[in-house]
Amino acid sequence: MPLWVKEETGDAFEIMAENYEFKENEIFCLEFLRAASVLKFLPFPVTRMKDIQGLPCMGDRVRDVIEEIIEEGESFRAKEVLNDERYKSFKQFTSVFGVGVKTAEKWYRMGLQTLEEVKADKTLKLSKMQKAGFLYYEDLVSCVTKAEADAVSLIVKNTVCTFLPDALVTITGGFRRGKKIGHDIDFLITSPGPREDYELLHKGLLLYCDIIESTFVKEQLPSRNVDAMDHFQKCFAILKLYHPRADNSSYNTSKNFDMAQVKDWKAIRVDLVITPFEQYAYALLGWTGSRQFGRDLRRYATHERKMILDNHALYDRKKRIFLKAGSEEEIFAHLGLDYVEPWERNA
Ligand code: DCT
Ligand code: MG
Repeated sequence: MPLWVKEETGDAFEIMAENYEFKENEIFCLEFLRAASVLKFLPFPVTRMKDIQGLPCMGDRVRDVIEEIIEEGESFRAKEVLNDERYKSFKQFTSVFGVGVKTAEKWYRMGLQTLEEVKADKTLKLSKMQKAGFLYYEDLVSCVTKAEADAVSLIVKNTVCTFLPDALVTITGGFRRGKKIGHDIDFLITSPGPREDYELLHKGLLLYCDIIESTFVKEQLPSRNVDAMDHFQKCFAILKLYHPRADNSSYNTSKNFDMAQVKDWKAIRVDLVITPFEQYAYALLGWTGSRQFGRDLRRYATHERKMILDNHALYDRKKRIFLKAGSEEEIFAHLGLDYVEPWERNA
């Protein structure tokens, strides 16, 4: 609804949610995120408080913000957050790859407020991930486009297939949901044959790579925590994507052209997730997101079906069996739900 979104400031609810995230207040954070999804998909504009009567996720804090927007056209609470020093510092700090709320908190407590101050402080011990985050900062904060995602997809597929010829490589995350831009590109990799090596994750094209080994234990029950990390082997990487050059004749003919000064590549954040073949459908459903859609689906499974769903499996607690699925359609069917297309999972 246009009412809720101001181009220059973003969504008031997302700002409120983020501020609570920075304060590690998960309950209030989720309250605003849920409200944002409910309002985003309302088929009518909200112009009076009566319009939100009976809607889910409209707690007092949320209603206060809605009331401000109805009366003033914008939320002064959200504006106050945007001008808050702590929020501004956390926003900058967490924009660096490898910096989460915990690190931001630490830096802020040390009296640091801007990224320049962090960079200038030589006493700080940065992790390998954070060093890469600063090194490629400009590239990484600029969004990944669909065209870049397609180019990276080709590279990843080609590379993976030289090692695992029958591998299945699928783009997940926001791009699978039809988004035109993203902050990273997510891939799922699986292969029906026996697992061989993860050497493919180490080959030349990676500027940075952090491999997390699989912690999956056979027959383990799905996690009940809707925000728990999964146990797949994965690699948080930064890939060097060279810009396509249709015609490079000008590079050759211009004598004064100094190739060394032209940066002809962009650093791109890529998540590679390796899954066993029989868990692929569950991993695909989980990694396609959105995060909120995944949470809602898992909550539905728990409360309405007495089942536990995570990125690995679906467990029926009444029958005490794992439900096998070879496709996302089968998972929705197990849950007694109509299939929801990836592009309809944005809330
Ligand atoms: N996900 C998950 N477990 C994780 C991380 C993510 O199941 N540990 C799921 C939730 C959403 C999806 O994977 C992709 O995550 P993101 O890349 O963070 O989100 P996105 O929807 O792709 O959005 P963005 O454009 O910001 O990348
Ligand atoms: Mg993503």
